[in-house]
Amino acid sequence: MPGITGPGLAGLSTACRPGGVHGPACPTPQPPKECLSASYNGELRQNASRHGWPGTLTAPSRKGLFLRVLTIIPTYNELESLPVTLGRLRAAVPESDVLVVDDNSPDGTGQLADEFAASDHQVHVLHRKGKEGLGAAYIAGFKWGLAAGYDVLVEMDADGSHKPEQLPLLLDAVKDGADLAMGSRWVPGGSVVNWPLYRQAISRIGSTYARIMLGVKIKDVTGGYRAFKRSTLEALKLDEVESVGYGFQVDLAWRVAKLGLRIEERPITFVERELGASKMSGNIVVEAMINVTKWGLAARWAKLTRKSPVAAK
Ligand SMILES: Nc1nc2c(ncn2[C@@H]2O[C@H](COP(=O)(O)OP(=O)(O)OP(=O)(O)O)[C@@H](O)[C@H]2O)c(=O)[nH]1
Ligand SMILES: [Mg+2]
Repeated sequence: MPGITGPGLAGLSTACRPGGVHGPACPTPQPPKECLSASYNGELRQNASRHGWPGTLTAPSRKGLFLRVLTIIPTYNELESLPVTLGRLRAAVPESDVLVVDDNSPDGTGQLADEFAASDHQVHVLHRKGKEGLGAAYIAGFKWGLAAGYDVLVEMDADGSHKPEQLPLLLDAVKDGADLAMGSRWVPGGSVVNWPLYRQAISRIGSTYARIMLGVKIKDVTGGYRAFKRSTLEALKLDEVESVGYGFQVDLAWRVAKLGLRIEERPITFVERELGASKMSGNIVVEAMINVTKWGLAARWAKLTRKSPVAAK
């Protein structure tokens, strides 16, 4: 697989370069000096240490957890948020490894992530050449995690919207047999904090529209806090997934549903980001709506033509 480095991934070097990664089996990842950010800000590290970074992995191991878990965090300009999220995640679920997938963030998030990787062998970084959207970043992260042999692969935003402390809910659902566990704002017990009404409306309407068009039962189909069993991702045709934003999340969930796999929703508290800027745009919402409409109509058409005795001849 191009663009991946690190011992444990056969035939690949440990050189640090754009498009490279500190591999999962690397016992003490040591990025060359030139890859470390000159602008690295000690304040950020202090911020992280207030949230448990890096030496306070004192959370008790969750009973019976035997799966290798990789939490994938896509980043684009998350210099302020990433240290906080990493610190909280490592403290809350120390058994999970982390892969930061950075799209060459202009603010140096990728270099900051490298620094964290250098001091914690459970943190890895996948550098991509440029901004290609959340979907492409996750696909790259999934492929990396599958190649590295992880059993469960988690999607988590860097901006604190997905509380790391709630990750055990999703992991427990997978341990209990779910092929895909989804954090849900719109099931009983789920909630949103500090989200303006218009964002709630977009999310609820988008989810309901997708549910009706695609015939899936998932209440929060646009949500992006998820844990996939390895076999689920292996069963998907990841290379065929093209959508970028919310459409990507819907696309993936729908593909899992079509395979007849077990999807479980768990209530989460979704918190509006406090630091950094949103990458959500009108285009992403429009893309999602157009795609969902296309997929829904195509699925209905396929069903109709399959059932038609004329078409069957
Ligand atoms: N690697 C990568 N990460 C991205 C890209 N776009 C967004 N992200 C990351 O994906 C996560 C979600 O993006 P957000 O900007 O929070 O978008 P959102 O959660 O849909 O919208 P908000 O609720 O407004 O924050 C964050 O961690 C972003 O940094 C991208 O093109 N590449
Ligand atoms: Mg967000």
